Amino acid sequence: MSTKKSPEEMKSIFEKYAAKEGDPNQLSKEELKLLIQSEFPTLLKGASTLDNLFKELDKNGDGEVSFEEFQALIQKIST
Ligand SMILES: [Ca+2]
Ligand SMILES: [Ca+2]
Repeated sequence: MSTKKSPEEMKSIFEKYAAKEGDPNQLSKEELKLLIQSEFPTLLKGASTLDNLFKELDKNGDGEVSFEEFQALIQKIST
């Protein structure tokens, strides 16, 4: 699939968007939205909305997605 990225690429994508506002090591919902819309627009075409995706990724419920939590998205993309 064309959306497949190497771990290094995923890390640099995460860092690029996480640094936009607030904590540079955490993705806010707005940052996640930009990341998905720019890098993986196909992820939002199915049943999953950004809200659902964000809730799914934010496992500890602190309202931000850490790089650790972001791994779940990487898994999703690579399958
Ligand atoms: Ca941030
Ligand atoms: Ca979190």
